[in-house]
Amino acid sequence: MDLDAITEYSALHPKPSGLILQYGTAGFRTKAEHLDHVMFRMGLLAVLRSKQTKSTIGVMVTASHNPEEDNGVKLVDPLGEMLAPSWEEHATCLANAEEQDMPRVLMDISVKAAVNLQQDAFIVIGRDTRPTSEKLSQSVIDGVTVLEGQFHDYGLVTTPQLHYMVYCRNTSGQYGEATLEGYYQKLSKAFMELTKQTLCSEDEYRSLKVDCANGIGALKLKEMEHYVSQGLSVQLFNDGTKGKLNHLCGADFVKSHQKPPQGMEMKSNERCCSFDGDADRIVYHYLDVDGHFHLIDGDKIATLISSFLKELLLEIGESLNIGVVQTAYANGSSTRYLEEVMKVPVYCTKTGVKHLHHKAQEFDIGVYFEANGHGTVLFSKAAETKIRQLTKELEDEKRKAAAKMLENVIDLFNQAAGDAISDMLVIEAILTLKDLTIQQWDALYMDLPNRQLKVKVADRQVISTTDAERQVVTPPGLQEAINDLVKKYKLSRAFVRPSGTEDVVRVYAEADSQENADSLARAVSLAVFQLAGGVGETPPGF
Ligand code: NG1
Ligand code: ZN
Repeated sequence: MDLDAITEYSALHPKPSGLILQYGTAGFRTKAEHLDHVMFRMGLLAVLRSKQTKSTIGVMVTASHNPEEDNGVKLVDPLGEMLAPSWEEHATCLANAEEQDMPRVLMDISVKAAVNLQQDAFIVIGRDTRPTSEKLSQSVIDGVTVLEGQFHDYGLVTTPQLHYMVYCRNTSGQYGEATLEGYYQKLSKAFMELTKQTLCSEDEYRSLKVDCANGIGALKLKEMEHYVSQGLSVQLFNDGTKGKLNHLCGADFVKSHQKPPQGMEMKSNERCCSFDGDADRIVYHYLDVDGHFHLIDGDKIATLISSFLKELLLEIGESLNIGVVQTAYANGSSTRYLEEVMKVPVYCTKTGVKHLHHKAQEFDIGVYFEANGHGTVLFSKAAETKIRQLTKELEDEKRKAAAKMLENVIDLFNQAAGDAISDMLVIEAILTLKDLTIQQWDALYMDLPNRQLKVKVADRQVISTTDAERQVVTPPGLQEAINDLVKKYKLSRAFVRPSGTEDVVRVYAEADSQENADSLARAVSLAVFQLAGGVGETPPGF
C-alpha cells in the first residue's frame, strides 16, 4: 500500500472535520455536498473488500428515493448482497477518520480483515441520474485507482442492474452476461416465454403506465422497451425531462402519501405503477370509477406472486417449500390473508432488505417484499436445479408446462436484489396469464387503514427495539404507553423504531378506520415525543 500516494490523493477529497456519518441500512446517505471524501474512501474500501473476497465488488452511487439534493453510496458484496455487517463497521470507521488518521485506519482494516494486499481487485461502479452523481462516482474511481484496483464504470444504471453485474461477474457468466444488453436479453427472453401462450390467444394489447420518479428507471425502461414490446407496451411518465427527482412522484411518495403521483394522467381502472429514484422499488395503483385512489403495495405484490408460485408448485407436484418474508410494516390484512387463506408460512424480520434477503434464503422459494415495494423472489440452488431438471424430464404435458413456467420465473426475477423492472415484468406476466384486472388483484384482501409518521428527537438511538422491531425496549415506559393507546382502537397495532436512513423516529399505526389509524399514529407520536426526547414542535393534532 502506497501510503504517501493515499495521503496525497485523499487531500483532494478532504473530510470536513467533525463530520460523523453512519453506514446505515442503505449505505451512507446525506446531503451530496458532504459526501466527496466518503466516495473516495469507499473506493479504497471496495478494493480491500475485493482483495479479501477475491471477487468483484460493486459500488453504487445513489440516494434512492431521497430528495434530489441528497446522495449516497453503498457497496455490493460478491453475490449481489448487501455488505457484510463487519465491513459496514469498517466503512463507518474509514468514513469518519479525520484526514491525518485515514491511511492508518485503512491499514488497520486491512490487517484486521486479513486482506492479502498482493491479490488483484476488481470493482464495478454505477450511478443514478442525480446532478451530483457523476462527480461523486469519479471520486470513487480515484479511490479505486490509488489502491491500484481495476474497475469498470457502468455509468448510469439502476441499483439492481449494478447488483446483477456483480452477480454475473462472480459466477463466471452462469447467471447471465455482465452487460446491460445481457440484462435486457435475459429478462425479456424469460418474459416473452412466460407469456407466450396467452399472447397467441389474446389480442388485447397490454399497456401499463409507469411513473419513473424522474429517475434512472425512465432511461433504462426506454432502453428495454423494444425487447418486450410484443408483450407489453409501457407509457412512461415523470421521465426526468421536466420534473425533479422523487419530487411529488415515485414509489415512496405514492406509498407514504397514499396519493397518485403528479405528472401522470390516470384514467379510471387503468393499470399504473411507480418506481423509486433508483428503480429498486415498485408499487402499483389505479383510480376506480368513482375517482378513488387505490394503492397496491409490496404486500399485495408478494401475495400475488406467492399465490401464483404456489399454484405452479401444486401443478408439478413437488414438495418444494415456499415462505414469505415481511417486516413489521406489512399490512396486518396481508399477513392474515397469507397465513389463513393461502396457508403460506410468513416470517417477520427487521426493516432493511438485507434482513429479508437473509431470511428468504432459508426456503426453497423465498418471497420477500417490504410494504414499500422493495423485494424479489429467491430460489435455492437445489430448487433451481430440480426445476430445470423437471422441465427436461417430465412427460405429462401440464406438469411440464408448469415446470417450464417456474423456470422462466427463476430467470425473470433478479436474484441479486429487489428490482422494479424485473418485478414489473413478473407482475405483468402473472396478470396476463391469470387474466386478472388490477381491481381483481386489489380485491384479494382489503388493507387495514394505516398511517406512518415521523418524530424528531434529540438522539434517535435512545429507542431500542426487539421482536423484529415490533416492541420497544428503551426508553422505559414507552412500550407500555403504546400498549395502552393500541387498546383503545379496534383491529389496531402500532410500533416505533429509529430510522436507519433519516434522523427521525418512525411511527406506524393501523386500525379499523383511517380516522382511527391517524388518531392512533398521532397519539403514539406524542408518546415518543414526550418519552424519547422530542425536539422542535410537538406532533400536531392535540
Ligand atoms: P428506514 O429509514 O430505516 O425506515 C427506509 C425504508 C426501508 C428501506 C430503507 C432503505 C420504510 C419504513 N423504511 O428505511 O424499508 O427501504 O429505507 O432504502 O419504508
Ligand atoms: Zn431505491
